[in-house]
Amino acid sequence: MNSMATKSPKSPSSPAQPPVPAVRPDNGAGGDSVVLERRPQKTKPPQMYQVVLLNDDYTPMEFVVVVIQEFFNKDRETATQIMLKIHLDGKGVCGVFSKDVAATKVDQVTEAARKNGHPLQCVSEPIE
Ligand code: TYC
Repeated sequence: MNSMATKSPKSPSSPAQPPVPAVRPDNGAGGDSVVLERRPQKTKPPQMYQVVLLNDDYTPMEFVVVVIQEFFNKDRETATQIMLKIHLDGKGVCGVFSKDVAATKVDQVTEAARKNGHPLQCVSEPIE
């Protein structure tokens, strides 16, 4: 049985509901007036995810700086600041993305670290 066919479609990206025409009583100024009332917006913005790098004792600082530059599109100065923050605080945010993009960043960083023999850890976390 195909359960998909019986489910009502869920469309978070559907357009906003059109305004509702509301007929107002005669205001005495001659002629009816029609006011378009706005319906409250139903769609919520998508949940966003921050991608976080974790500190460890073995991954070289230079490797972390290059990872932040390459995968998070930061210039060298910004990447160095983020790396030092991670080194000092234990973790640091490298960027905020949709769920799929965040998961891809985690996979890319984890694979680059593994290929180079470093234990660097990268995770994503929902924000707000
Ligand atoms: N603590 C590491 C060192 O001293 C550097 C480092 C920084 C490692 C950030 C991981 O996410 C990290 N070599």
